[in-house]
Amino acid sequence: MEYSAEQIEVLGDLEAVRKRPGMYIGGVGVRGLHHLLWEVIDNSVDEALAGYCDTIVVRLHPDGSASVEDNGRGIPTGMHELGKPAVEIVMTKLHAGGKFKKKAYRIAGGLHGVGVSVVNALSEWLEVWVSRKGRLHYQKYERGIPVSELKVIGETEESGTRLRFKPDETIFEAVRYDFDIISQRLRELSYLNKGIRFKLIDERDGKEEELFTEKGITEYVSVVNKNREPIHDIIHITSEKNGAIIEIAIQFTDTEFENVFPFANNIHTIEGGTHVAGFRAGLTRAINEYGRKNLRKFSPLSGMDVREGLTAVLSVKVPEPQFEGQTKTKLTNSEIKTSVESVVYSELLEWLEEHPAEANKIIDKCLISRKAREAAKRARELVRKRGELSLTLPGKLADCSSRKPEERELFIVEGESAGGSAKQARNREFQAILAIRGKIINVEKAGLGKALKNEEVKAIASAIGAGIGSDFDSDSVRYGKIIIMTDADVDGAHIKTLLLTFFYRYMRPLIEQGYLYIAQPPLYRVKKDKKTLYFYSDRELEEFMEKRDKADVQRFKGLGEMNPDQLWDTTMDPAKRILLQVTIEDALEAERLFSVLMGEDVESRREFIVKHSKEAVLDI
Ligand code: 0RA
Repeated sequence: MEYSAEQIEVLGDLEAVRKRPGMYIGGVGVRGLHHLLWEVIDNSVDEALAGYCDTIVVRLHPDGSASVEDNGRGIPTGMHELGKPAVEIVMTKLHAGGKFKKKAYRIAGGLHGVGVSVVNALSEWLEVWVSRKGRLHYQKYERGIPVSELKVIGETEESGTRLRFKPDETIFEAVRYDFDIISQRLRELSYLNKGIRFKLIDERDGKEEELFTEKGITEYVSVVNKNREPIHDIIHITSEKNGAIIEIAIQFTDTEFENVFPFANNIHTIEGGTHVAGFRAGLTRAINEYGRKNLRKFSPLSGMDVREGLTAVLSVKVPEPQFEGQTKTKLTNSEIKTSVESVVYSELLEWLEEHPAEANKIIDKCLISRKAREAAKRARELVRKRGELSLTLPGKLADCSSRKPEERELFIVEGESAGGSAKQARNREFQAILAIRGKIINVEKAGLGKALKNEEVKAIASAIGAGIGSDFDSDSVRYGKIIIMTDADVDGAHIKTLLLTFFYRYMRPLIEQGYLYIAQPPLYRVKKDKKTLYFYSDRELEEFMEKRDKADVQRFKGLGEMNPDQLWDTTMDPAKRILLQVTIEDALEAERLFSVLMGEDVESRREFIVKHSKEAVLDI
């Protein structure tokens, strides 16, 4: 068979993608696997945002494949100038997508906008059905190469696109799609793109879910504020400026925390960026302008004063998003800052002027925040009062003997029995154990006043010895590492989330400066030929067992089940253990997953936490 220049290029592209999948989809683990699906879903979301489709159905099939179906116009099937149907070009040419877009940009893309040809290249097989102009078309590919021509296989009265693909097992380490990860992403997409109906059908076990919101990001904000006390109705701003779509929902509450969730092209921009900078500037300017115009004796508020108690979702859609940063989640397009700032300034100022009663409440809240901040600062200047918390070490702390903070480690362990094992297992020279009981208070809901009355919070803060909240001083931290060690089960994961939220809210520098870690206890112990092996994930165990016929497998349910030697060997010994360093993003995401994306269903929430805690292990 002879190849045309065109075909040779396609084959070259395919080979490039299959050789370095990580360059296109970030990796070949759980994340990369789901990336394929995000890419396909993004295409349908774009069609919906263009106004041609309102329903997207995602199916997980028993054979390991996934499919995405939309009721849009259908990918064009006519002959392209290259002598092939347009749909085949879309499916096989790298970055061919753009050519067919009438609009200058694809909205959903951005981070995952690598094109569906990448999904095709990384699939054992991929099938596409296009319903268009009364006819149903079909084509199949294997590892990116067409195995049939595009054929008309029937008539239809509908229009739309359906894509089904099976990720290539020779490329991906993980090949099982996770219902909860997908449901969570669809929930997020439904908040960010109101009016699109997402259905998720798991044909492996019959589970189904529908994700749809009528009010979009406004609903997102009301979910975040579910247990807080808002001081006014949600403010909703939407505008189109210089080709960008800007949408913002804002609500102030009487809590002390700021909760701003920024998105760019449907991607959660954890690292912030120009849209966030514009938002902050516009917000501060609008409130100060309102204060200056309407209050006697008003001196301008700082951004911090303004943002206390703020809950907001900021969603921008820009033509050519540029992302930078460690996790590629920082938006850097400079023009968007000015656009967001001017929209927020003018729309918010107008809203404040139309709602004077609410406006006064918001200004009062800002003034109180400023007063509290100034009072705290004065107090700090008078005495570096960390007194009450650090004078006495808590009774349940088994401290270590080393005096060098940099080599000292604090293990925060859940439960008496695990605490007991850890105390026996540790090296008392440099490892301290603090056993906390039951669940630590949820500080997101309680606030500092109540949190400080909580015994567990007090014990943690005293042991660390560096104060709490605005008083926190990382120079005084008594340990070089603070390690959260919880059971590898649902409750353990829950406690981990609560602790992360606590540290994020009251000792953020601890995370920023890299003090905080999560211990990784093994999930399984296997005895084989008089050797003892430990496994930290289901996958590791499966891989090991595939090569062997029989072995004695023991599942660790809790830290308390291990004897001290085992605990030392697997989890605490600095020479062998695995520690995950906690980042600000981890802490933020833990909270967001918990409070927003998991929905109301407590059962599935429990299941999710179990799965998610395995994820952390898989992602190492
Ligand atoms: C380009 C042009 C047209 C539709 C699409 C792309 C399209 C792509 C995907 C991918 C998944 N679902 C999709 N739905 C539509 C239509 C051009 C026209 O009909 O004039």
